[in-house]
Amino acid sequence: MKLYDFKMAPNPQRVNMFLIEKGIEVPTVEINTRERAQFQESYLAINRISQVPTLELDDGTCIAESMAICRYFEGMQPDPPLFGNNVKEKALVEMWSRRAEFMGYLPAADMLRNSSPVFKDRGLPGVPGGVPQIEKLIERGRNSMDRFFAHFDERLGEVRFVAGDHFSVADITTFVTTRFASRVEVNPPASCANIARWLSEIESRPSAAAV
Ligand SMILES: N[C@@H](CCC(=O)N[C@@H](CS)C(=O)NCC(=O)O)C(=O)O
Repeated sequence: MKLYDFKMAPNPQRVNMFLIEKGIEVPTVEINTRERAQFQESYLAINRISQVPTLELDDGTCIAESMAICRYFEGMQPDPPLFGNNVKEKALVEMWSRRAEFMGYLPAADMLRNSSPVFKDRGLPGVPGGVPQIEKLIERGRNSMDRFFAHFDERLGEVRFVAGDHFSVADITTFVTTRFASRVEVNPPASCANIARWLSEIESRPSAAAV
C-alpha cells in the first residue's frame, strides 16, 4: 500500500491527520504539485485528474478523494470511530463535514488560488493546461469565510466538537480549513470565542502536527 501525498497541501493533510488519529502508518510517495509532479505520465495512471492524495492498494486499486481514503481506513480499522458511532452521529458527521468543505474549504481555496502568485494560472487543481485566476472570487471567498466562521462559532457554542460530543473527521476538515485560510490571512474574528476554545483543544492533539 502507498499513499501519494504532498505534506503541505490541505487535502493530503486531512488524510495524514486522520491516519495519526487512527495510529496507522502508510508508506508515502511525495507528489510535489508546486513542481507539477501531479502531471507526470506515471502519476496520471494513478490519478487521472492529477490531484493528491491517492491511496494505492496492494492489488493496484487506486482510491482518490480524501474522504474516500479516510472511509477506507475507517472500515479497515474502526477504532477510534471518526465517522460517528451510530446512525445519528454518522449523519451529523456527514452534515458538518460537508458544511466545512462547502462553506469553508472551497472559499478558502478560491481565495488562495485566485490571489497568490504561486497559483498564477492554477485557478483550479489538476488542470494541466492551466486555469486563469479570477479576482472576483477573492471577495466572494472572503464573504463566505465570514459566514463559515460565524456559523461554526455558533455551533461550537453548543457542542464540544464540530459534530457533537466526539472528535471526528468533521473536526479534521474544519481544522485543516482554518489553517489553510490563515495562509491568505483570513482568521476567525476575535469575537469567535467558541472557535478559539475548540482550536486550542484541537491544536493540543498529536495529529495537529500533520497540518
Ligand atoms: N476533492 C479532492 C481534492 C484534491 C485536491 O484538490 N488536491 C489538491 C491539493 S490540496 C491538488 O491535487 N492540487 C493539484 C494542483 O494544484 O494542480 C480531495 O478531497 O482529495
